[in-house]
Amino acid sequence: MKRKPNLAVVGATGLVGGTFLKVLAERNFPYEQLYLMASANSAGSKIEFQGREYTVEELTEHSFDKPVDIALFSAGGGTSEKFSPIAAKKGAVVVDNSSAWRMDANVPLVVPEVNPQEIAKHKGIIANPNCSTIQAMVALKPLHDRYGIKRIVYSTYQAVSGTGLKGIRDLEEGLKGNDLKIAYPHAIAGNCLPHIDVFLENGYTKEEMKMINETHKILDDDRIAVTATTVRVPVFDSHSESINVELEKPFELAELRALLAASPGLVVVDDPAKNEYPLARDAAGRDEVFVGRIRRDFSVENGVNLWVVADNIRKGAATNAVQIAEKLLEIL
Ligand code: 3JN
Repeated sequence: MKRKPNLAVVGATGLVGGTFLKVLAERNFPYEQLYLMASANSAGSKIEFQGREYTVEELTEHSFDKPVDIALFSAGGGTSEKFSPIAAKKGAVVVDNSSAWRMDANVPLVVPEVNPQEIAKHKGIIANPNCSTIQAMVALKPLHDRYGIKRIVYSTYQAVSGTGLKGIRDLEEGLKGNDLKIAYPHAIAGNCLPHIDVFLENGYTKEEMKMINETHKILDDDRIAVTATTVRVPVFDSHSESINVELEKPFELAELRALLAASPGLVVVDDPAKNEYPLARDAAGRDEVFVGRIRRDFSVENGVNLWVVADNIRKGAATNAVQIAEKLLEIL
């Protein structure tokens, strides 16, 4: 794009919305006009950004009557379902962080390190995957390209920030002995809850099915067998994942490790002799995905285990969306 784009951040007062702004500033994302939008509840609040004070405006059917080139949405599925098509019709390209459009065949589902070629196929809406899926894809794509992935078993250990400010409050208060249970049906302090998002008829949670379905779409391969158990743990920031993978082809562990170390967006932290492996607190505030505990699964042919950690609000949401927007600038 020759001129600087006009940007809108929808859901600007939320946890991810605020991180959109932080990441845009850090990466010196160019813009001419910036519009901050939110629901009627938060409209009118002031946000200071890059030396200017912005008043958050209410998101309405007319919000996109003014020229907006790129709209970063993190305002929930219902809001996105209603307003993304309006924004797109008026000429904006929406990068949406909710699950509303992810499995729509007309909507690219993008992790820039993995399938950037999909961005150019957009029809006005691009979906940001679920946070747990994003970090897994950054680690698994190089393995799928080189060895072919036959089966994946995901087990996640997800931070309370994934539930937003309520989740953070539940853990903060719970650690003081006051179990609020405003975000979860049980106390989160001292517990691991095998329950993220709602339960479905097949016995899985929606979060688990998001991981399964989005993996197929992003790797563009429905033949991969995938199962998942997603767990909320008493950690503030960063999701951790145990990923067990069965590959099609045999591999040398040293070669596989070197392949991961050379992959974009991925950092290998794997020195058990020094007690070094990826940790949630180390990943917090970072944009990379960290992988360690890389070891052979001796129980199957061509099996490997990985421990994958990333900041769920940054790479799992805001950073990934801004990286998509950066690629959009190249083609707009
Ligand atoms: O719980 C987490 O760690 C991630 C939560 C993601 C989430 C929460 C509420 C609604 C999503 C998502 O991104 O899939 C949604 C949704 O848009 O469905």
